[in-house]
Formats: sequence, structure tokens, C-alpha cells
Amino acid sequence: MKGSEHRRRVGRFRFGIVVSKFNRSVTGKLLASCLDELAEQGINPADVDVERVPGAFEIPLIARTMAMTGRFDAIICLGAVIRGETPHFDYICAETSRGIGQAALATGVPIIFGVLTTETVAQAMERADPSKFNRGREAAKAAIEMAKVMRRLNAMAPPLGSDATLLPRRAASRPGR
Ligand code: INI
Repeated sequence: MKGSEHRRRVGRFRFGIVVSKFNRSVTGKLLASCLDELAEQGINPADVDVERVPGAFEIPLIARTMAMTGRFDAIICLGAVIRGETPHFDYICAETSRGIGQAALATGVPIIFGVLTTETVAQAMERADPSKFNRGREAAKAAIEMAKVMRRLNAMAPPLGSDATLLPRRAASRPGR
């Protein structure tokens, strides 16, 4: 199906991508594959914004800030944390994954975890290999899938946006109130 035909059928989606520069030889491949997959799924390149951050640790703040603009149907986070010899690895992995999950729940916008966490550079290269269904493509597919689910659910009721607004709305819509 052509891009324009796909857009006509599924609607227009906008995506934000946050990609870290640390381990650029890996994250550059993830980004290229992610963009390829979005384009192949009919997403207009003009509807994709890319922001670059120094390392994986900085991803959650920018993902959350992009989500809060209200401009995007989903945010895709791409990075590569490679253990090497340092215990730094564990702290960065923990904070990055926690921060990404928290940003999604706080904003109500799907935020996709496309961050590789590996023991070695070779393992990271393998999972970023453009000749395979790599983590960048996988993240793009997950983002499209989540954007569609959210659009369908939001069409059933006005978007609530955050946990803070969820409770009063639910309470107000209870029968008999
Ligand atoms: N950032 C990464 O994205 N991957 C790594 O493997 C990594 N290691 O190993 O240190 C890394 N460190 C930088 C970190 O993400 C922050 O940019 C830095 O600590 C500044 O806050």
C-alpha cells in the first residue's frame, strides 16, 4: 500500500524520536532502521521529529518534554547502553527504563523503549543490524501499534491525559452521580 493510501485509511500520525549520541555507531543504525520502518508503514517523514541527547540517561526528560507538547501520537526512545567494565551500566539502565516508563504514565502518551542494553559492542551491533529485524524497526512498529490503540481508546472518551485527572473523571461518570 502506498504511503498516501495508508494515511487515508489509518489517519495521520506524528512521532517523536529521542536518540542518544553515546555509542553512535550503534544508535545511528537504530535510528536509520526506525526511520525506514516508519516510512515503509506509510508515515510521512515530515511528521517525524528527531531530538538527539548526549546519552541514554538524558532520554527520559526529552521524551517526557516531547510528549507534553501534545504534538505526537507516540515517542520512540533509541539508545545503546553497553556494560563494558563499569557498574555505571546498571545505574544508567535502571534510570533510563524507569524514567521512560514514568514519562509515559505521567503524560498519557505511548513512549517506546528502544534502548539496547548489552554486555558487549558486538551484541549491540548484532541487535542494530540493518539487514535484520532490529530494535530500531521493532520500536517503530510498537509506536505505530500503540498510536493506533490510543487513538481508538481516546475516541471512546475524551483523553484524560494524566493520572491526576483520571480519578475525578471516572468518579463523575459513575451512574447515579
Ligand atoms: N550512555 C549511554 O547511552 N550508553 C552507555 O553505554 C553509557 N556508558 O556506558 O557510560 C552512557 N553513559 C553516559 C550517560 O548516559 C550520560 O550521558 C552521562 O552520565 C551524563 O549524564
